[in-house]
Amino acid sequence: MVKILHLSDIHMGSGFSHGRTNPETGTNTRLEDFSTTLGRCIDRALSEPVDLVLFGGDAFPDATPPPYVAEAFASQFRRLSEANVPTVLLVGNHDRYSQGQGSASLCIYRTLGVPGFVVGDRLETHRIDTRNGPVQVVTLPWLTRSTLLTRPQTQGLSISDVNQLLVERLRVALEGEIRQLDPEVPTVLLAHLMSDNATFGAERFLAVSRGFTIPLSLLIRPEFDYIALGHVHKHQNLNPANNPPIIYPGSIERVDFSEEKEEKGYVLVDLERGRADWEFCPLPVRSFHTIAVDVSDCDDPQAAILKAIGKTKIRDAVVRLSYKIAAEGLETIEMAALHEALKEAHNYTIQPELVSQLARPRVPELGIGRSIDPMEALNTYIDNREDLQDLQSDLLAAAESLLSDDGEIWQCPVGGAETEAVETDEVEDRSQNQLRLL
Ligand SMILES: [Mn+2]
Repeated sequence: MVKILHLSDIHMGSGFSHGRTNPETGTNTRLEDFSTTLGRCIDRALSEPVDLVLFGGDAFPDATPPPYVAEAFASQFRRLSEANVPTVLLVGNHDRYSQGQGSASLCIYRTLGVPGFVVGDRLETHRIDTRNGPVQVVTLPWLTRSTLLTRPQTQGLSISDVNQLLVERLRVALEGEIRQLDPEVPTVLLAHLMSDNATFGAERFLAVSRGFTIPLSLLIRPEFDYIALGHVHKHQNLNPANNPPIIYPGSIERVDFSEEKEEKGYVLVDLERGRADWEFCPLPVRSFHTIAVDVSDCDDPQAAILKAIGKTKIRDAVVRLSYKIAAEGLETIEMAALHEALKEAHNYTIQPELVSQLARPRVPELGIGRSIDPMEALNTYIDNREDLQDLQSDLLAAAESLLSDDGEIWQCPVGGAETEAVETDEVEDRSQNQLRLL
């Protein structure tokens, strides 16, 4: 029996905005988190000990990580080489250049001839002799259309036609590998791909318009005893019948808030010909918490926000506080108190969101069924807003000049504009909101 540790989607060097600079080391704390977590995987590989480590791809956010990030990755994997644990590094989509083949960030291990290391940057079968006997590992890196098809072959075809053509090419190529396998030796397919029925995050189907998807039927073959996947960050087994198991271990650390509720870990496999027993091993990674509250109807928005923070385990977590608030509630919020309440978090962001003025009850004179010109509507609106009386003439003049300027189209601010408005002058903010209604 061969013991395997299967991990994937390390993405070392990503998510720095969720960390801070460690004053003692000068490094971003999220890089330290990722290093520590990768270290735990390697610790387990060595303490078991396993006979083989399979990495399912996506080592870094891109193919050219800064040297100190590449070094953090290498210093952990080096421990496997030193302990004579054979290791296969598969090339994921993040490890490739956008053009061409190969991966500078992972192929360097082959170039340097790191003992026991195999880089999977093409469809290929590797026979690996482990302490407990031989294993065949078929590597299938991330495919793009240029890997298997030439431009003239895809000209004029729709995306789904191209996908189908690519799947057919892959079927033939995979068949070629399968026919060369030794039927007596335990076999693993190590692939970085999106399967047609993988789920993602909140159980949404990812199959539609996410590039190439590979049908599960292509992978479920009696020649494979275990299918080790990478790419999807949520751990899952795509074949509950386990004949063979088709496993995404998921990412080892939370890369962003979309993984807030996912458990992170790696997979241990006991492999023999015709049988694979596997176990998901959770990792103690840093928590992410979203605190989302709607205080737009609260008498005391500040107290409601503080209460929501109090209910969350924020110590050492990455926290994002997001609250919906009415314009008149804004001045009641003491930002210093929010910062104080959040200071135990490892890192936090505060995102106030002004609730739309449109959601308010309509001014009766502007009710449904009446058609009036914009200036009249503005006038009526201002008449109903005591706090705007002083600005009436200015607002009307501004509106007049906007309306008369045919050459320009009034555009609503997009994106974080409402967040920014919180810090701008109150009067100006309100006038902008009113004009936006036109
Ligand atoms: Mn990927």
